[in-house]
Amino acid sequence: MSETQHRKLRVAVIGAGMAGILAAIRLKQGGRHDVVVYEKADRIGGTWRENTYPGLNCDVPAHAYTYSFAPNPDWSSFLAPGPEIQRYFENVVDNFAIRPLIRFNQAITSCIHRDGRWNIETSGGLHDEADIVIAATGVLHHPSPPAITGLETFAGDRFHTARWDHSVPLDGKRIGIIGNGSTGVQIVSALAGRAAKITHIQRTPQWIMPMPNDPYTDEQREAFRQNPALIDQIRYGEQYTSLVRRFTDGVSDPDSTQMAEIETVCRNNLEASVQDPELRERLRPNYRAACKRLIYSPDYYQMVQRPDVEVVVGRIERVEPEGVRMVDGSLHELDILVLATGFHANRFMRPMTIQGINGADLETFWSRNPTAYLGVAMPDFPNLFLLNGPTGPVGNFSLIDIAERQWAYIEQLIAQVESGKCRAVNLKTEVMQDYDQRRVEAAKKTIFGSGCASWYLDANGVPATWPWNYDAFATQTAAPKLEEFELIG
Ligand code: NA7
Repeated sequence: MSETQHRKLRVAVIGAGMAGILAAIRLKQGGRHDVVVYEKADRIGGTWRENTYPGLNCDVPAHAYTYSFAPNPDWSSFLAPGPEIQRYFENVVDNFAIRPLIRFNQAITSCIHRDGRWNIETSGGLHDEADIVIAATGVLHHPSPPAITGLETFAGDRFHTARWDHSVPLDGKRIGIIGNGSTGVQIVSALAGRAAKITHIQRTPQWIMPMPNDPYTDEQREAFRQNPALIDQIRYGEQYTSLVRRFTDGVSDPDSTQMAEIETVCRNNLEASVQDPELRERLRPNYRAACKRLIYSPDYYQMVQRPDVEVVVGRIERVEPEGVRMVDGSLHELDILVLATGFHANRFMRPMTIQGINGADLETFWSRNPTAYLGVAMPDFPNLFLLNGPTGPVGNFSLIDIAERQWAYIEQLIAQVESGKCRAVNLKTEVMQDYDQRRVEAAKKTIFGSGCASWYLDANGVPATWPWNYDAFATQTAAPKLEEFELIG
């Protein structure tokens, strides 16, 4: 559609992280000029702004964790470090000139649908009215501190990984890390050798997928610059795409050969990497690989075999001024206590009052569990779309790719409104219900539902994620089925 054909719509994007930046750029490229992005913080970047812990990197290959329209020949290594990803997003925002669209320090407090438009209030006292709202608020942004007795009595420094206190010196300190998700594992690898001692406290051992992380040489980067097809080979080539396919085929069918393959690689990694049989058994999980989000690490098993790293597996009794007391009575004395205990993964854009039509209220709609059709749309919230919303694919592959697919789907719905065919598109309730029913049934059968606790599970213990494979997601988001939406005139 040409620019002049557009019915002029005001679009409000919530969040200037990876997905919000994507939406803003695409809206601008589509000739839409009435676009505003509300950002709660004073900088863009989302998770890459919030997380600054030592060792932070993305466990998806850098060239795949890149917008399709903004390839980056300069990535320093196969897996990009967090600060470099933050710089990438800053550069993209400037290169595509969307910074002027962003209102910083404006958390949205409410979005209420009134007289055909979304009435928006911000913490900074702004009021806005938009035809379309894009909630690009991210998934893991509310830190989850652990409920451990005595946490506040700890005499040393203590912080959650997403609130890293960079004023605290680390070298030569006794550092305890509670939690061994991707975050805890990356921190142990980064601090081993710097700290006097690392104590890695884990309630549940994790499977580790080996993942080499070689730096790119100057020659390789120059080659990427000269020949972007080399970047495409990494991003779209058979090696990576078949890996993603095999992984999602495996996740959706725990009895598949693909899943057996993943398990074999993880088991061999443990057997071959950890020499001491007692430590090896301590590190051995008692559930299936990929049940929790798989940890990718080039060197975690090597690091925990250092004499200055101790792995403590068990339950914590309490935190005392000196350190962490385990249920077995042992006390691990520490100078610094790092809480790598993850996030409330079910919050999404909450806390935010969102009220649609027909009395719909988001808190009520999500009271059983957060859901959105294809992670994108919800009934009775017309013209409100989510990027990386609940039930979308999360896993060990690129969320940028997922968001781009979702955006292409959303843009086709926006086009319906712009064309003048209707004022709003509203997902039909029965479509949502049917999707949810099928999704929940399928989710219970995925590897995520095979008997472990993780942030993938909802309050009912059902995996909250996309339960089918990658191709199913690509196919279903390729084009909206208009009959699934009520076109409100
Ligand atoms: P995760 O993957 O949610 O990991 C949290 C870790 O914290 C996990 O090992 C938990 O053990 C542990 N935890 C949580 N509460 C406690 C208490 N009370 N006592 C002991 N241990 C506890 O968070 P991450 O930040 O590592 O990763 C989040 C995602 O960010 C990651 O998956 C990537 O997508 C990026 P548990 O396994 O529950 O026994």
